Amino acid sequence: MATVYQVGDFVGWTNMGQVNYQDWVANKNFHGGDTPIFNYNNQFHNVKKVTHQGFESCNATSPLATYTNGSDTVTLEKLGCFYFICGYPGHCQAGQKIDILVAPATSNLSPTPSSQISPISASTLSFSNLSWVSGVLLTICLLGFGY
Ligand SMILES: [Cu+2]
Repeated sequence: MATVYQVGDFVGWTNMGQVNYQDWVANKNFHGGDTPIFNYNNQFHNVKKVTHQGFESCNATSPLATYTNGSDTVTLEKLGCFYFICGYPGHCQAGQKIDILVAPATSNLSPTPSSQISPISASTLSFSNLSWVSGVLLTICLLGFGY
């Protein structure tokens, strides 16, 4: 069920401007257990998991976690927001930063047995629930109550 995503697709994790990570993440749907992989040259980059404040200010001095292998798999084990930046000077400011929203999987939101409800109603129900929950989580993301 879990999906592996290479951050930035074939370009990977870079400050060279080929990837807008906000755009990249915007059309992904991350769920709990999904694993983004950061691939990069570790002579020039790293990955710092930071708070929302660290993300907004590009401050990597007190990261929640640091990854330096050059091919780092990060597990998104909880719902909510996760913030990653490159800790090298100027890289975050140049756009090497990404915030990942982890939303509930659709299957977790349809406890009603499908035999008691028509398929169309069931999918409409879980879709509206998912939208609602994702909307709340996205607001939490934007307000910075993530991890
Ligand atoms: Cu960098």
